[in-house]
Amino acid sequence: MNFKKYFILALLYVVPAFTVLAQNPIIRDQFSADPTARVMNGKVYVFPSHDIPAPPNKNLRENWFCMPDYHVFSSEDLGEWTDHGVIVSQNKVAWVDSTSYSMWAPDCIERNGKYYFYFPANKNVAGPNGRKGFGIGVAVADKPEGPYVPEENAIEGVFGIDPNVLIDKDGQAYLYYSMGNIYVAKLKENMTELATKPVAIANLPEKGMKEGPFVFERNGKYYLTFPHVENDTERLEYAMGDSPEGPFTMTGVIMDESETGCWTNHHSLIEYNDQWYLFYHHNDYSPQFDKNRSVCIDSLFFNADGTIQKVIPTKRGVGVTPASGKIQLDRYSAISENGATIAFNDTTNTFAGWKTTLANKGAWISYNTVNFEKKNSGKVVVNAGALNGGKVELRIDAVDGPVLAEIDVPESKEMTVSKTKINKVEPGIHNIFVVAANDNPVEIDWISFE
Ligand code: FUB
Repeated sequence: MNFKKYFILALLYVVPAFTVLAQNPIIRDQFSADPTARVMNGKVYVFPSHDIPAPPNKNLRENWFCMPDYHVFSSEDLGEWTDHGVIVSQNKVAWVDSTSYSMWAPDCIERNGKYYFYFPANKNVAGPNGRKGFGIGVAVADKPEGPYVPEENAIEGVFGIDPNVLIDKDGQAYLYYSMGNIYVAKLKENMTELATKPVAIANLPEKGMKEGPFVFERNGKYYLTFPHVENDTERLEYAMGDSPEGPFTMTGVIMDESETGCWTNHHSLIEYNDQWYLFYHHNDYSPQFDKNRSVCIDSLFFNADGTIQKVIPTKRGVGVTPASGKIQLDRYSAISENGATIAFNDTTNTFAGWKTTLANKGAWISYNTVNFEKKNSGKVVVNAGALNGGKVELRIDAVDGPVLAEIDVPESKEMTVSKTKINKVEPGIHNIFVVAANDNPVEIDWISFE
């Protein structure tokens, strides 16, 4: 059997377990930020924070974060995410200032069948040092989706944000958090009290904001990953060490600064079904205001020496998309340099998603890893519009690959759904290319295969 055949068969074998439709952002009906992803009970849970546009008349700092509560989301395939609703809210935690909308980046970890959710927020009373500031609290549940019961008080001795917890191989739990520096302290077995005094981790960059630590262990190495402002905005960096408390050595950059200027980034890494993923955020649904962010996922790879390859953010996200699903071309894998652009469907409601415009002959867009389950010579369904009527070619596997269909887009101001017969497609994974066949601009929302 030649390699190509073997590869296609191998993909076919793997696909049923990974029927994934994960495009970025992954949460499409609300803002979500600071994602901590955890593998729990064979699924992936994401514990993000929740940005909202600031409600009026609340005396809130202008153009700042406004974060009232936390939801938890879960998925088996990283494509379909279930929102389990609000798990902790500023109105229901005794120590939190319920007018502060300051429920920043959280974490959650399982120990002995209990789920410990760590979250920062502004305190409603000053501590022994006279400071109100940020505390970090814990809420405990029997299941990842809750219900969570918040502890009466924030963790004593902690003044900071962005908690992260690592349970080491010997069972010792460590709390990391940031406040200028990144700090580490041992937690007691009960997970709600410090066992040691927090210590600032040494050898990290001194200039530029550091926050959002996320620590994990892989092959005996400890990775301290965190957003850091090396230049003007945050990028994701990491340091490596041989123990949870360091010493750590600065090693590299996981993700560069956002090209479109989202000031923050905040992340987590997991290994799930033998693949590593980076969860991070970007202000896709709110390009004008970068404090309304959205969670994204991309695949992450290690080098043989344990260092991390830089992740280039994509719109396509991860995994396999079923051909019968709605393929949002605007979440593309590649796009031609000329004539292809992406815009919101409705600028007054960005959650309505995006559309692709192909403005001239030869402009193209591609979307990879589409799974055709069985030999298919059915129809392609296209939601598209063209003021003067348009024509696109649907090609597979390359921009000049075999033509699956020539699609006439009816003359229409609005998007309309039309169906066109396609040539035979071999079952398996294919990359889809849509190429403008003439100079009449065409707008496409999605395509799907019957
Ligand atoms: O989401 C509020 C703050 O912005 C987080 O706590 C930081 O890590 C940054 O993402």
